[in-house]
Amino acid sequence: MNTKFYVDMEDIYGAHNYSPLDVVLTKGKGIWVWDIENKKYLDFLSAYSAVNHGHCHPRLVKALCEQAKNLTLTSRAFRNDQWPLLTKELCDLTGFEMVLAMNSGAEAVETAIKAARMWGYQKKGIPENQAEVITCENNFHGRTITVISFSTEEHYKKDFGPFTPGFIEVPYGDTEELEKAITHNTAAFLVEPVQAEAGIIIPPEGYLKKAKQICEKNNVLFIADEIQTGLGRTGRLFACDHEGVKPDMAVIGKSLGGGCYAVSAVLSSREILGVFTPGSHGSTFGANPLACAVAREALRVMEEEKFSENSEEQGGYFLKKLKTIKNKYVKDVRGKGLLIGIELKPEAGGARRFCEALMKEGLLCKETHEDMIRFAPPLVIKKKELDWAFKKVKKVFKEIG
Ligand code: IF1
Repeated sequence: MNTKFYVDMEDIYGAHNYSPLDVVLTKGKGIWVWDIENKKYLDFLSAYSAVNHGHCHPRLVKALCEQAKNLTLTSRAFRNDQWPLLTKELCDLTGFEMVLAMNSGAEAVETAIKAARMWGYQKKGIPENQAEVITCENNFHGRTITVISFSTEEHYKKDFGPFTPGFIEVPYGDTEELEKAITHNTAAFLVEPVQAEAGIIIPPEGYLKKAKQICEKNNVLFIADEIQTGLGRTGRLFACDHEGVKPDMAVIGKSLGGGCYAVSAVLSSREILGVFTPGSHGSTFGANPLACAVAREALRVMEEEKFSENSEEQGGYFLKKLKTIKNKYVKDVRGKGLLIGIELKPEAGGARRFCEALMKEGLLCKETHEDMIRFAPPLVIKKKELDWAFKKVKKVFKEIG
C-alpha cells in the first residue's frame, strides 16, 4: 500500500474540505512523525498547536490507557471522579475560579458567548435579545455557524448563511475603534491575543492591556481565545500574560488534550460562569473521565517540562536565526515564542510551494493564507533539532529564491 492508495481512497470517499499535503502519516514519537513509506519528518506544525507535548508522549499514553481501562464516559447525568480533580487543578494553575469543559475549540468559544450573553442579560441588565459581542477583523474562532457568523473571511462563510446576529466587528489592534463600538448592549469583546490563522498577526504592544481597561470601564467582558496561543505556545502560560492581562474569560483547547484527546474549556469567575443553571448548557462528551484524566496529565507534563520557558527560549533562538535569511521573497519574519511565521512577498508565488519543498526535505509545515509559512513545532523541541530545521529552511529558500 503506497501513498497514492490512501490519497485516492480519501479523495473518493472523504469530503474535500481540506487540501492536505500528500504525506500519509502512520506513526509519531516526540517531534518526529513517519509516513507509510517509512520516511521520517520533523513535525513543524503540531496539529496547529494541539500537539505541544510531542506525539504519543509516554506519560499521556499511559494516562489515556490507564483511564480507558477504568472508566471512559458517564455523561453528566452522573458524576465521575476525574472532572472534580481537573476543575481544581485547572483553577489552581490559572487563577480562575470556575471552569466548564467541552470538546472542541469552537464549542468552547460558543460556550463563552452563551455565558457572556447570559451574564449580559442577568447581571448587566441588557434588554432581552439585544446583547452584542464585539469581535475582530480577520478573527479565527472555529467553524460552527455562529462562530463563522462573525468571521470576516468570505471563504469561511460563503453559502453557509443565514447567520447568527449580534456581532459587531472592529479592526484588530485598534482600541479607539473598540471603544467607539461599545454600546449599552455590549456584553463582551472576543479577541485572539495573537491572530494565528490571519498570519501570525501580533497586535501593537499594550493593545490587550488597553482593551482590557476599556472593557472594565464599560462593564464589558474581555474574552481571550487562547485555544492556540495558550498553554505555553507563545512563551507564557497564556499569551495575555505577556501584558499582564487577566481576561474575564479564557477559552482553551487544543493542547489541553495533550495531542491525545479532544478537550476544551472555558475558564472564568464565579460571577460569570455561575450564570449557568442545570439544563442551560451541556455536552454528552464534555468533562468525560477519559478527557479529564488526559488533560490532568497534560497540564502536569506542561509544567514539569517547562513548556512556556522552552517556547520562549527556543522560539527566540529560532526567530533570530530565521531573520538572518536574506532572500528577495521574504517580506517579514515574526513570532512569539514558538508561534512563528515567514511572510512572503506576492512575487514568491505563494507559500504552498515552499511547504511542499520543505516536506521533501523532511520538515512538515503548512501555509496560512497565500503568503505565510507558519512554524509551530511541539514545545518539547531542542536547539539541536531547530538547527537541523533551520538548515532545511535555508536550503529551500536558496533553491527557490
Ligand atoms: C481547521 C486555522 C489554526 C483556533 C482558535 C478556535 C479554534 C481554532 C484561535 C477552533 C482552531 C484550527 C482549526 C483547524 C485549523 C486550525 C487553524 F488555520 F484554521 F486557523 F490553528 F490556525 N480558536 N484552529 O486556532 O478550534 O474547533 O478546531 O477545535 O482546519 O479548522 P477547533
